[in-house]
Amino acid sequence: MSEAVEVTDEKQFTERARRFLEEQGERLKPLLDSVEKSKGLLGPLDVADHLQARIDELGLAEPLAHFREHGYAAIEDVAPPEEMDELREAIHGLAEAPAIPGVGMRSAPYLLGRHPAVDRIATNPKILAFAEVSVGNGLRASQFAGSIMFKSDADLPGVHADQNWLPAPFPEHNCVITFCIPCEGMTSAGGATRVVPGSGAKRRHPTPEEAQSETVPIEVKKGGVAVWNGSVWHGSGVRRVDGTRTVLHATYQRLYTQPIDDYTYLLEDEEYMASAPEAMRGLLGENLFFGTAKPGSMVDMRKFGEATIRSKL
Ligand SMILES: O=C(O)CCC(=O)C(=O)O
Ligand SMILES: [Fe+2]
Repeated sequence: MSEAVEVTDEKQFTERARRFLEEQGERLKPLLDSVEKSKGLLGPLDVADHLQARIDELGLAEPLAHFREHGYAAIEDVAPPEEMDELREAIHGLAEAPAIPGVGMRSAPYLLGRHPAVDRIATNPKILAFAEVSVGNGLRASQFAGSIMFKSDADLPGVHADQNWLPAPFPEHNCVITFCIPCEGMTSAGGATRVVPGSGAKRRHPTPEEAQSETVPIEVKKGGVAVWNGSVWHGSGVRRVDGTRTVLHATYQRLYTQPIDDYTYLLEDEEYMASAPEAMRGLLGENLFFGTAKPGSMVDMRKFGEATIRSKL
């Protein structure tokens, strides 16, 4: 009997991938089955079969429903307060420039792989499951940057869509998702991120006039995060009270798009990889086929097969 005959009708969508994956088949079986279930046609913001139970267990159904309708959400109880304190310390320790008088902000760029507290929240199960619904399986780490906001009497800045290097109309399958992780929580007066309700549905950048649109704050208690998709117009708030707003801006991208930060050097660092959270491998693109062809050999077909599966989930 030929291999093709052994493949049942339901397996037709993944037949080629199953062949490329060979011994990797077991590791990826839940994903292969999940693609079969959706017949390779999982719609934008649909939850893939392999992910549904995790979404329910993690209590993400409610924020996900809000995100579906509005393109942004607040997710509560993502990490315990001690983890937020540690993250805050990490960002303050790694912030590069001293506060510039009048600017009201310090930044800590390029943070992945440089502090366990950053890596822990970057691979937080709630954040990863939520991100997967929006930007798909096989998602990549894109940009991890810290910011420290101080009290200011400046005007509110304008709004933008984070998919800034994508042409409009933006794809229906979202490509960029940003989690704003405020270590102290964030209130409107404390400088919470602000969004333009309804803007995400336009799937385009704001015009210069629209960049001054009315906004509403996403308020989040300590331990929670704010999240928005790459189409939602948003901007930073301004802090009107004493103290600081310390935020990790954690951005993830769909498998086929070019991440902002390049963290692939971490994959070469054996000592780092030996103790890095397991989910870091996927975020760094360890099993992606891009760039694997060499003189005399085509791209790595096992990795290619894996991408054909992950990209449909
Ligand atoms: O600082 C903020 O509240 C939002 C900044 C922003 O635009 C982003 O993280 O994408
Ligand atoms: Fe942004």
